[in-house]
Amino acid sequence: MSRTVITFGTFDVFHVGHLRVLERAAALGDHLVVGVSADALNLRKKGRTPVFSERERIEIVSALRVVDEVFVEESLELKRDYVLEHAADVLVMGDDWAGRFDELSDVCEVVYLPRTPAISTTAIIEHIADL
Ligand code: C2G
Repeated sequence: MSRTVITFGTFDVFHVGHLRVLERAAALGDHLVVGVSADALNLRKKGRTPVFSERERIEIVSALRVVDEVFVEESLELKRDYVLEHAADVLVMGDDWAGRFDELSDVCEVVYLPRTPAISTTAIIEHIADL
């Protein structure tokens, strides 16, 4: 039987840490669905809009070989609905979110993958700003 994996993220200023988590998520199943966070969600939760717009971030993530389906994540609180809507068997998140979605383990397997060390969108933005 085919196994659907779902994951979420902003994927702003797309980097190799993003690529690796998506590759490792894809390897856990047959079909990878990615929720890309809305600009409005970022503004609400992080107090700033991403460098790349929602449309651009979706375009980049959709073009990846390991990604089968992309949708807009409108709210962090809708994880359960997204998991059920996409009939996901596994929810994958980086371990910066460890423990945060354990309550969904009644509807899917919940897996936290180790983050790629020493790379982040914030570090890239700061590096460029310092040039
Ligand atoms: N990531 C990683 N290694 C890094 C940086 C990021 O493995 N060095 C992973 C994160 O753990 C996450 C994914 O890449 O699983 C996307 O990261 P972000 O774009 O920072 O996503 P975030 O804003 O944390 O997601 O429901 C979650 C929201 O969509 C927010």
